[in-house]
Amino acid sequence: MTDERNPEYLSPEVLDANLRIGKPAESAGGAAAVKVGLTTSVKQMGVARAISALLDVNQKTGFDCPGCAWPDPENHRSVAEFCENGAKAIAEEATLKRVTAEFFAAHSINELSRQSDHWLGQQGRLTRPMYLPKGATHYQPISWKDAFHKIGNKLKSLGSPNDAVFYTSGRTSNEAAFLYQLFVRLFGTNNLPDCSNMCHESSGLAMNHTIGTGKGTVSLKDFDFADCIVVIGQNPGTNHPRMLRTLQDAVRRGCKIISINPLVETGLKRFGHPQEISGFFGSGTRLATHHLPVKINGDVALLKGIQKVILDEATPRIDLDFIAQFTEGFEALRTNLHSVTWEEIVEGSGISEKDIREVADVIASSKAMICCWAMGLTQHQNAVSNIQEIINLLLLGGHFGRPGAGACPVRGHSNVQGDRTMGIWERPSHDFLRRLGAEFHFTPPHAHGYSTVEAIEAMHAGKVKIFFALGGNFLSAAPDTAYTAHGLNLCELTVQVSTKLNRSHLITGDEALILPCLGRTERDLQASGAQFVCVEDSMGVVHSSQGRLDPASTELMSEPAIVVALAQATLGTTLGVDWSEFVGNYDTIRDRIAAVIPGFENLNSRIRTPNGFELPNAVRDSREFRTASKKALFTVHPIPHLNVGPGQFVMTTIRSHDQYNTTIYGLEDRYRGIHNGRRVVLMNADDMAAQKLSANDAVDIVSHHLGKQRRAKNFRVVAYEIPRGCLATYFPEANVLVPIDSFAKTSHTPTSKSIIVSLEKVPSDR
Ligand SMILES: Nc1nc2c(c(=O)[nH]1)N[C@H]1C(S)=C(S)[C@@H](COP(=O)(O)OP(=O)(O)OC[C@H]3O[C@@H](n4cnc5c(=O)[nH]c(N)nc54)[C@H](O)[C@@H]3O)O[C@H]1N2
Ligand SMILES: Nc1nc2c(c(=O)[nH]1)N[C@H]1C(S)=C(S)[C@@H](COP(=O)(O)OP(=O)(O)OC[C@H]3O[C@@H](n4cnc5c(=O)[nH]c(N)nc54)[C@H](O)[C@@H]3O)O[C@H]1N2
Ligand SMILES: [Mo]
Repeated sequence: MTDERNPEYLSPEVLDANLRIGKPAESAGGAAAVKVGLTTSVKQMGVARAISALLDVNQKTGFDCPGCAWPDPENHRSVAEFCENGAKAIAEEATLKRVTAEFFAAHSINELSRQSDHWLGQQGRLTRPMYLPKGATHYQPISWKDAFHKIGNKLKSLGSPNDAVFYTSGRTSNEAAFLYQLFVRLFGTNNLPDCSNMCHESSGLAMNHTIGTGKGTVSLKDFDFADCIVVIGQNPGTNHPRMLRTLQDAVRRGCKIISINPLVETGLKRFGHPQEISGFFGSGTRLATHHLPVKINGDVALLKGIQKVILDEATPRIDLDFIAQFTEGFEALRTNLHSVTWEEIVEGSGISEKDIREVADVIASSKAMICCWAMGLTQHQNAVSNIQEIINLLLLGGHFGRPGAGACPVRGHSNVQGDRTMGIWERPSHDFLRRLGAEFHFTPPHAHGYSTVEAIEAMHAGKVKIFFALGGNFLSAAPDTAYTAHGLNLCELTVQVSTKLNRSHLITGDEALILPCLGRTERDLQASGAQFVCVEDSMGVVHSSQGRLDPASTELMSEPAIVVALAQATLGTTLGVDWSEFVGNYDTIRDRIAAVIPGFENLNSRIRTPNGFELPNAVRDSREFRTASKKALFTVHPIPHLNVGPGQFVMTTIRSHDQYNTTIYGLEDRYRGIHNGRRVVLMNADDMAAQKLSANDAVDIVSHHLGKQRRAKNFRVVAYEIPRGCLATYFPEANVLVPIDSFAKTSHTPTSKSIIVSLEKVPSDR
């Protein structure tokens, strides 16, 4: 498409001209991490702002790092409690560059759509509200008042509240999230899809069903007591770098670390703590004591193999007392594991029986084991089964509700867990709705709303007129980019509350609005003075976050203030909620959170204690499983078989070391040895030979699903240590290949980690 109003949205699909492939790094962290973190900070923020920001991050009175959700240590925070990628996340937000009204006047949306995601992000912070009228080629300035007026009127004109969709990304504070879901439910719908739908949704559902909680069951201090930590389907060196320190401390105590991953990720090989002399200059500490290079989506088979060993011996090495007292379904699991053959396990996992037995022996002798996982498990058709197999493994050893043991889904966005706790969910519990309704004297809608995938399908069915996003980059994060783009084009109005320019601003409904907001690092001044907000980390600790930097522009609004203005423009003073009270002092929001959400009692006083507070967790605190039967459930799952034809591969999509989801910081994936480019496909050398491909060959990647093909053009082949039959490439470039109708059973998470593809060599004359 080339006409001005329908931009070529699928980003430039051009070969990287200066791609350079080196060797993967042997050690993570160290001097290189410090250098990159500091250079990026100074380049984006200047020296003074960089120092001010970096000294304030993750301190007891500072702001929460907008990077990952890994918790802060309680008693031994260092002066610089951040990592290389945290520094990049801060630099991205606190940059001195600005996107102004003149910028939008100078560039049409069509022109902008031809730029890369990296370029878009590098233009700087959004500074004022912008409006794209129907048929216009350029965004133009609009006042806040007029912007809210337009949105409010449009929402009021809808035939049904269900014709609007309200998306959330996981950086939103608890205060903003609570008000937002309240507004949406007062408006009359549960259409609250969020990034979690594409992320840990499978974990939440899997755990809720089996152990009666959707959250992890460990605290950070448990890592001091574990004797075995399994890291499966997660790349902490890049995505949760502060976790490496925790792992390093554990290894030094003699704890075993088992990595299960198709790739040998550098962050799990060795780690040099930048604040230790030996870590800064030396080769670092060895982390993973064992590594199993499982095939993509071979985890169910592998986990079954491990459980089979533990159960198979003459004397099963399991916690019989725990199983008898706290669980049900054990006999069915045992029968199933006895009937599964080693041929099926080895074939399904790609790991030999000997290697599985060796790791199973370590696990069987563990007195306190923690299993950590992330997207490597949650984005497959059988994702819920993957996680329930981990739960089975933990249950066999009684690894719940005892120090040093438990389940640890490592969350992504820094407040994605808190947003769920605040009620951002398209399938809210009846109990939550009852409490919300009682506090605000209304009857919230009970029918489930749309998840991310359902929202996109509903757009195509003409059922969505307004799409509103509180943060994130829906177009690029969602599956099936072309299909999602078309869905957004079918909306009448799309609204993005954002800090930075991204592709979701360019692929719009008939009319579009950009509402620029304050970020975490910035001072939030309201009538009663400077405000702070609160967030919940991956392990259920709630703490405050307060930015101190000068805002990027005087015209930015805070997220809570934006939600209040949206509610006022749409609901007025009807429905009994006085929205105006919430903006001047966020304590008034926290009082309402305390009244509605269990565990948040006396929030305003407890949030002011230096480390915040830990939310209660029935499994961790008292071995209480809140399932229907009050027991933890063993579950039985078949070994999945993907339909991979001849010449086809299973492809996973991963993050480079230089990106935050759809935000591309740069073109360096240092740990994997990939420099100056992103359009690469990692492939086993034997598969390359079989396909008659050489390193650096240009290929198109074609995905195959239910007879339909999707194509992503111009990738370079890179020989890499990855199991045969498997490929890896970067997200979001590959999202055009993820079929909208391929998602995990029950959680609806797109299968971004197992896409069936073939490679087609690009003719030299194209
Ligand atoms: N710097 C930085 N930090 C981030 C993010 C970021 O983009 N940049 N994103 C944030 C977000 S929202 C999230 S959800 C997390 C994501 O954190 P991760 O889940 O660590 O991110 P991915 O790159 O998707 O990595 C998935 C890992 O699983 C492996 N894997 C892929 N397929 C399989 C499989 O079938 N089985 C197994 N066992 N492993 C597999 C991959 O090789 C990779 O090591 O990080 C958060 N933190
Ligand atoms: N193929 C594939 N697709 C995936 C994944 C994958 O592994 N593979 N991972 C999935 C996962 S785990 C996730 S979580 C989603 C991520 O989906 P999203 O959360 O929607 O995407 P992000 O890239 O994190 O959003 C970046 C944008 O957020 C805005 N932003 C940043 N900070 C703030 C803030 O403080 N306030 C506001 N209002 N806006 C802000 C900026 O404008 C920035 O452009 O992507 C999913 N998509
Ligand atoms: Mo995520």
